[in-house]
Amino acid sequence: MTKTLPAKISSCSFIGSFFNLNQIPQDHRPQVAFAGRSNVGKSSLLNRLVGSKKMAKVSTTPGKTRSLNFFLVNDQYYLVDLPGYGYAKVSKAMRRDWGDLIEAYLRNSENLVGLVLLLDCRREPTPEDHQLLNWLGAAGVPALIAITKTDKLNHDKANRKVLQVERDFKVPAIGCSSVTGVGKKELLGAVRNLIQEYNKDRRL
Ligand SMILES: Nc1nc2c(ncn2[C@@H]2O[C@H](COP(=O)(O)OP(=O)(O)OP(=O)(O)O)[C@@H](O)[C@H]2O)c(=O)[nH]1
Ligand SMILES: [Mg+2]
Repeated sequence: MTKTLPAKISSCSFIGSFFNLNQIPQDHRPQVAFAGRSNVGKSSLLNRLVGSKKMAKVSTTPGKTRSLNFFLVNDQYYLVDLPGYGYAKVSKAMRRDWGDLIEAYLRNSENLVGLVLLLDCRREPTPEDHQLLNWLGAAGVPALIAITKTDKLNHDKANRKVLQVERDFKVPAIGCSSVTGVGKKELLGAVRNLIQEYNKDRRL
């Protein structure tokens, strides 16, 4: 019998901020990661999803999240806030460290069941965004796209952007705003589906 996950988040706790892969939780709960360029809104969206403004650290300065941040939801699965990529204003060495950490995580995390790639509704996807999606496709890791900051566009423009991204990447996309909460329910439902599919395969 497949265990059904509740739709609502009833509890969320911050487990830790890890700079090294061998420090991350080793239990077998599934993990869904949030990735995207620096400042795209990963930490804000995560806070909106779990209903706490202060769970993940947010800043107006890009480059706020520099480690793998684990949040345990309903004692059942982890949401993982990843460092942003493509931030030009940090040293090459730092950028390499963050990139290496993200890559090591994606390559080695056995419990990663899917990834939410965030794209800013007002920007074009970068080569790194393309690269990440291609890599996930090749590795067989399911992906979703969250189009962020849709409160900055009118409704029609935001919808067009979602459709355009879905067409270009052939991946389901959801328009979101961490300011208004638009897209929260849909994204949570999609995250839940990723986990349920994974649990079904493991016959949990
Ligand atoms: N208007 C608007 N601003 C947003 C939204 N989401 C995030 N922001 C703002 O964008 C900035 C960056 O947000 P973060 O959530 O820290 O972005 P991040 O992707 O985690 O950034 P790094 O940790 O540096 O990779 C902050 O100033 C947020 O307040 C949104 O939905 N709407
Ligand atoms: Mg962040």
